[in-house]
Amino acid sequence: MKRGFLRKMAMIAMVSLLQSGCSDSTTGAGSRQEPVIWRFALEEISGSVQDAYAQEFRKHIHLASAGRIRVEVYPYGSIGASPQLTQLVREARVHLAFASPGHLAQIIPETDVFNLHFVLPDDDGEATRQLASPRLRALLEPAYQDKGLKLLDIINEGWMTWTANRPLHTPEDFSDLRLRTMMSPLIAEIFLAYGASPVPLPYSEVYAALQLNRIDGQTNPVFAVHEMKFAELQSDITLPRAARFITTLIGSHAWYSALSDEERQWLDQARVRLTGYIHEQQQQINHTRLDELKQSGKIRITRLTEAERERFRALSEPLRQRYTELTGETGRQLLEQLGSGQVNAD
Ligand code: 6CS
Repeated sequence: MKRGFLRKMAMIAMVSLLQSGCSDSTTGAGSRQEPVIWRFALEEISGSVQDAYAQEFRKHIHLASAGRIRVEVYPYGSIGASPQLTQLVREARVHLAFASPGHLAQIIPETDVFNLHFVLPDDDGEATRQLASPRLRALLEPAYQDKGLKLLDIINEGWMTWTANRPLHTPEDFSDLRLRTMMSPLIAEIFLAYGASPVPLPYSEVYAALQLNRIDGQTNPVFAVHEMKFAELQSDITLPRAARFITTLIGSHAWYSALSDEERQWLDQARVRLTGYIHEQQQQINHTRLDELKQSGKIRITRLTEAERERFRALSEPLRQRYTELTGETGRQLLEQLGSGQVNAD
């Protein structure tokens, strides 16, 4: 209770600091003596894949700017949940943040393409390569700009898993399963098609919802199941290889427009350099944590066979049509690009 109160007070202090705009930076790094601050907010806690990205990004920008730019990283819980982070970036109170399509699709439906199942290739390296395509970013760019955001990167954080108190081999296994999903209604529709009863909730509420028996299961990558302690409350983790957890790195459009050419170049260089880095990191983090879960002996691990995956693939396919109904021509192009592999042409 006391801890919750203190956390709330810290959060209020943080938000008022952001609102005051003090130590803000929207001007070029070269024009000042004191370090310029870039605030970077995460949707995940320290030690996560997003944190690994942000720490490397921080080092890169520090080096590139010869120490003139200091990137301050705010892990999940220090500022707010995903929709609040996106809003703070839109208002340029925070300069950079991760915005996962699982939540962001509520305001940018085009990003739901990353929430669809069985769209990206099974090969992880190939999926990462497709996500790094400039043409893919260019297709999404206008939708982000309309919301006052600059799309800076698209990142693969690894395969989503399904956790519950039973293995989930078939759609029948989903029957009566109250499954927590992220907030995009399309994700809920996918799990409805699988036979589950989806319960969209913010990330911060998942552990308590499992504990209080408000939900029976949830879906997230291995690293999150481990670090958010969901594994403590579930007997089974199913590895369906149906979808990956994809996130996007966003900047405030106003902030980005005020950067110098040199600063924008540093951002581009950071993205190029981080593509390979974060791919290896996510694979390693997910692998190590799966091993740790295995060693704990407390959770059963089930990998779906190709035949089992096939049933889910068939059920998920009509949702592509639903996606294009929601997003029109841009959505159709995005889906075609990812589905057909044309993005590889870059
Ligand atoms: O499930 C969620 O809501 C969250 N999962 C991860 C792995 N990152 C951030 C996101 O908000």
